[in-house]
Amino acid sequence: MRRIFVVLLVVVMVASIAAACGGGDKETPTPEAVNVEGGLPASAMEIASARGLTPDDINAALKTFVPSGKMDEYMLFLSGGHSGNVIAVGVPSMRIMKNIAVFTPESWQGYGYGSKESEEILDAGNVNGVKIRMGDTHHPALSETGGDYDGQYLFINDKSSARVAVIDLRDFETKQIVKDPLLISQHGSTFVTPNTDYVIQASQYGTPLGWDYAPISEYKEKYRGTITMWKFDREKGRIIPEESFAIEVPPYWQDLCDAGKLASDGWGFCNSFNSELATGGVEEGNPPFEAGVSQRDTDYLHIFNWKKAAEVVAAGKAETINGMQVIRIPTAVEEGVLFLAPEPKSPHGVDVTPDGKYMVVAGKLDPHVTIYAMDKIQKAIDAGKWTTDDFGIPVLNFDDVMMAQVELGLGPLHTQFDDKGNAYTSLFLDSAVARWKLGGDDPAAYQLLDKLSVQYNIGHISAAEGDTVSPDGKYLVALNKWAVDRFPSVGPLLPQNEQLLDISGNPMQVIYDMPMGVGEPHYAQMIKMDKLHPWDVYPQVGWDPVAQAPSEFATAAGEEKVVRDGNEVEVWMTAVRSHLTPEHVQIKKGDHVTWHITNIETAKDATHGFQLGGYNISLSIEPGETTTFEFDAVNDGTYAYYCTEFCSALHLEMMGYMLVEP
Ligand code: CUK
Ligand code: CUA
Repeated sequence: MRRIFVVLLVVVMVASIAAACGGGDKETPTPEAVNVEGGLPASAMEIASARGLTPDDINAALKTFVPSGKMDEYMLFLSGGHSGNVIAVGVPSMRIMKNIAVFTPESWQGYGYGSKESEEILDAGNVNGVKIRMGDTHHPALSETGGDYDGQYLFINDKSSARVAVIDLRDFETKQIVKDPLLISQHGSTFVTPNTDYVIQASQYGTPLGWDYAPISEYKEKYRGTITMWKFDREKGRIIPEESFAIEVPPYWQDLCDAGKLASDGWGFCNSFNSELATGGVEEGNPPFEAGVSQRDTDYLHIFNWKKAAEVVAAGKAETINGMQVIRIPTAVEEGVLFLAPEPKSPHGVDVTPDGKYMVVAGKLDPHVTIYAMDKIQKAIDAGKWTTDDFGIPVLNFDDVMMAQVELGLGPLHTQFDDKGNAYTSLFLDSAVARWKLGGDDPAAYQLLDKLSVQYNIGHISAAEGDTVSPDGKYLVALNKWAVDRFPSVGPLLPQNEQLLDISGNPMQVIYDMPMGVGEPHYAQMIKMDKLHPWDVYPQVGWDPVAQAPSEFATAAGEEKVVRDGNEVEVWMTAVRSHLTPEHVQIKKGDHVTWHITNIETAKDATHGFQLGGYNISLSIEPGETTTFEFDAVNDGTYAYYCTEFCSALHLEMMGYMLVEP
């Protein structure tokens, strides 16, 4: 037995190495790296045998191990769910590269702990004066050019407080948060149009628009959803709220959207799951929400023409609500901006195929995915063939726009694509990934190919560039919730489990399990590493990373100072290995202090951190960066401030005293 196993191991390992290192790839293995002629070293066999590894395990290990100093092939941007952040992960190693602070304060990056720049970004997301310092990130979206990731920006939404953030991938930092002026919360975001002209943000739970109150008995009259098109200015790297607009939609609980591309460029699609207009209230004898929203056999796929909508807004036909331009439902209908199509029972997720010709809606409560065809939709619209819903919106005939349905299994949620004409759909209830064939215009050609079990409760999936016009295939990450039985116990709150799948061959194989010990990742996007070109250091010393321009508060060596004007104290400090200048900052209780620090280093590994205990100040000052914090000296005392990054052998000496005189 043992002998057969070992022989099998050798065969598998040799085959794997040959596949990993040969395979026609441009990389030519060095002879010493791959010397398979005489088989693998006996020590490798011993390790495999001692650890009880199966041939599949060995395959998986060989496919995912990235030796020290070697780089990963892809970067995965995972939403951090209710941790309110984004996590950058290398693929195939699944090593965490960075936790990017977005909606929640993060002390290492000095985000939301005193730095004026980050506090201003976070404060832009406040709601009517209430400071919002939590978040629930769901769908990251990389900026695109021609429907392909371009590696410049990353967008991410916050479900709970309806915000969208812009992350600049030159430094992997959040630059902007915009708050939706119409909704308190939302879900269907972020999705970019093929050239990142707009970032789509659809609502979810219907509410009165403009953060207003209305009794729930007036749900049908006063509650609404929206599809907001945030205008993005690539040059400025900012969303421009004044040039953004929204399309009013019925309170059908819009769920997820996708932008059309190529054949469907100019269009957008959102699924929904409460065409019942259920309003809950089980305590008053009404059906509970989960039953109320699931009564009808169909809900509505929202089909909207955002290019036409932008023209409607430009023609002055929008109304302004709480500062946002809104195309009301009657205008949207009259102008041919908004259409509906029936979709089976409370679906989840709509995903446009790489060629832009088809839209895949996953059934959730229905075991099928339903595929709609853009040219059928266009024909039905041109023919004016529709009925209307209660809000007067055209409802296209299901049979006129549907191309095919494929039965995949229980709980289909989200779909991605590969480079071989296949689609992949997560099956939440089956805890599996289904691979199926796209059939183009031949309904009979759509078919389920195979399924692979994952552990467990899969939500989204993310294939390599799997939602672009040119997916890569190769890898797919299953974003599983609640890692039951997968890892040593860390108490009752379970980590998530991100599983890496090799989808290049037959069958698909799970090749890595990665516990994620922060909030539940929802969606992720995976980009080829060579598309990312982040800076090593800021372009010049005295850089303002929010403006991405030289800072007016830059301080050069020798120009450090403390300036007093009445109760106002302004500190101009520099940081360089291994001192902070000045080393004494003498102030008085009651002063208002504005304190600038410039890291005057240009070396790539010379970040200095700064913490001022007792005043809740934590900063990270990357090489070249200038940052500012402000506080009221409410307490007297003697405070040591110091550098928090172990920057040199004299790092512990990189400190100073703030002396607050009573
Ligand atoms: S949702 Cu979480 S699994 Cu917000 Cu995209 Cu489907
Ligand atoms: Cu700078 Cu430690």
